[in-house]
Amino acid sequence: MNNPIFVTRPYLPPLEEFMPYLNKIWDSQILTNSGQFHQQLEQALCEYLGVNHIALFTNGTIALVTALQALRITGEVISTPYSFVATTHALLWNGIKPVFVDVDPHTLNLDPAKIEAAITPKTTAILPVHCYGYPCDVEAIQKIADNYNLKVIYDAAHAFGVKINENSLLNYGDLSVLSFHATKVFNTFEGGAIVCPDAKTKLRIDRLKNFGFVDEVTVVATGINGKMSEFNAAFGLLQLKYADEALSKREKIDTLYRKLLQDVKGISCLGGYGKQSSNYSYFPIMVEADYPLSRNGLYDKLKEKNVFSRRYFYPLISDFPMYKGLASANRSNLPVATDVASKILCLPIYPALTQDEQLFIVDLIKKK
Ligand code: T4K
Repeated sequence: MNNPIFVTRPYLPPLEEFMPYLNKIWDSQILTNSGQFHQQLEQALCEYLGVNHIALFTNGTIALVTALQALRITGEVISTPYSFVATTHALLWNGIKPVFVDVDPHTLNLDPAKIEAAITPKTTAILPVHCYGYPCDVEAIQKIADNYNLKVIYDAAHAFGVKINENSLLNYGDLSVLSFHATKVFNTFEGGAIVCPDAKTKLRIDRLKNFGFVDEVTVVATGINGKMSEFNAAFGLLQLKYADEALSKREKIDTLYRKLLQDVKGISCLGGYGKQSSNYSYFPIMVEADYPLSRNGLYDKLKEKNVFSRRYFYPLISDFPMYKGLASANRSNLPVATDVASKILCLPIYPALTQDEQLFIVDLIKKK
């Protein structure tokens, strides 16, 4: 293979199909601040995802920061060390202390059995992540939240379109936050959103993402500029037309990887939950001790052949300098996450990945 194979590639609809949207932007001269495409995309996403309200954002990180503000979260928040660093950064941006709890060895999501022991009088919320789009144990987490009067904000950056029991995964918890970054299954170049259940919360979120303005002369909160532009929203509308097609291409790739890798000693595939609870956004494998190479060895071997897999998520967030001093960041508190972070490798998966490219990747993994 001559061309590099990246861990992901964005799904780009034909360029000429974007031109009519751009013409409309040029005609209206409204480039941002809740224009026509912004409103249309919010509506279209509510319908596509099966949720009540969506507030679009400039990216997932600002959406996370704002979600915490919308629910006035303070004190301590329980979260996972096994995620992209933005999850925990959103807490620090709000002056909140993160409390890391270990993950479940199968889903790699926050382990509900370990949450209660981390709750203190200062705990106000739980911030779990649906890692790789695989659902958290939402029922168990909600039970704990109800017992201790805690809010639940899901970092659902990976979970676009995922359902459980025919219901959108995004309807669980108090709020869910999506990322529409270029590397995600559904992208708006940069972008993100907060999913919320009621109009009152949506209004508060809309104000917070617009500096806290209520009207031309009234500011009620220390809001930020988190608004998605018309360009991004228009691209989202176009991309949404191809969302199902992109998903089914990903599903085929996922199925083939599982088939080809099932007998490879020392390699285990995660997930495999099927259409009901996966969007095939990532293809994580574990490189176990009985594989001839270490995880990093396999990562390097693939890289030498121009296959750019990624170690999502290594290092653990709790190992980064701004977090490692926390008592909960101690590796002895996080044995599962520590182990998994040393074994994980995400293989390339995206709609345009060809069967030949997949065979090439698997062949490299199999070859001694
Ligand atoms: N919470 C979670 C759980 C998250 O995973 C993320 C983001 C967030 C919150 C925050 O959401 P945002 O604020 O980003 O909306 C990427 C993304 O930047 C990040 O969005 C994502 N998670 C994270 C898991 O991955 P990198 O540093 O790995 O991206 P990069 O630039 O190395 O891209 C990976 C590969 O994708 C490249 O090798 C080639 C390909 N690619 C990338 C871009 C940007 C393209 O083909 N085209 C592109 O435009 O962080």
